[in-house]
Amino acid sequence: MPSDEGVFCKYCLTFKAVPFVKGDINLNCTKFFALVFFTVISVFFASCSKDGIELSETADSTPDKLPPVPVECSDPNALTFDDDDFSFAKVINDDRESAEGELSVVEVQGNKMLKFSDDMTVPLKGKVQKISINSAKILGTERLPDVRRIEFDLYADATAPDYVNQDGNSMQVPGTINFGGGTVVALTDSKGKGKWYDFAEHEGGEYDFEMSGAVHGVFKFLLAESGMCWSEDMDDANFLIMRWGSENESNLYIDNIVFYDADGNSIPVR
Ligand SMILES: [Ca+2]
Repeated sequence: MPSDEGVFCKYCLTFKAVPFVKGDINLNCTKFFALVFFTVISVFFASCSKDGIELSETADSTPDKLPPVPVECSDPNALTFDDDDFSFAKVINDDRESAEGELSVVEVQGNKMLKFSDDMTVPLKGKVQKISINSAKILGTERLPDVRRIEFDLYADATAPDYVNQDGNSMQVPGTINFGGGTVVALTDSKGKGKWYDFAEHEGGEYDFEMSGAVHGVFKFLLAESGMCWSEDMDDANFLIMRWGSENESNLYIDNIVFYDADGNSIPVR
């Protein structure tokens, strides 16, 4: 019924002074609120959908884990293998467990490094890869007594999919990387032979990629004061880098060898 009086609308809770039928006013308000309701719902779902896309995009755009990048050493006295020279390095086979193989300089992601290609003829269990580095050839004998620390980067790769991870999956990854080393020093024993000095051991690993990132080695002459270091009259001042406990068939790589003196300064190579 038409009304020229105001009508209170129970939907919008306002007093309508328009001369419409009560029901029309309520109907109009109902439509209005229905429109508002659907608009809100649409915006809500559009927002959810957008968020969903964004989440999806975020998930898709999350970069996959990338293979480790070899370390570029900025020290001007670092031995970086850029000149392909590895005449100062050799493989040591002094017992049945010593790994057999060959040395060469290879490029890994554009970075040259020394590679020990293990020929895999020695059984994995108990095998030790040994590389000897002749420091006298690198530094000259006159700088040998100055050496108090040797640093380098070591890498390993895998040549077989024989590493079994914690989920039981076979992976072509090197797994655990254990290494250490030692050297004969100037101090001699009662027979006049140079004593053996062990450097600290290091551990790293790679469980996602075929080749590891750098595992940094630091070999220190902690007993230099007592003569447990090199002297000028040593022309065979070699130090040994050894890797053991390999969990998969694997090669070894060495790069960025730097010698430091007692003040922490790097020593120039010849
Ligand atoms: Ca290099």
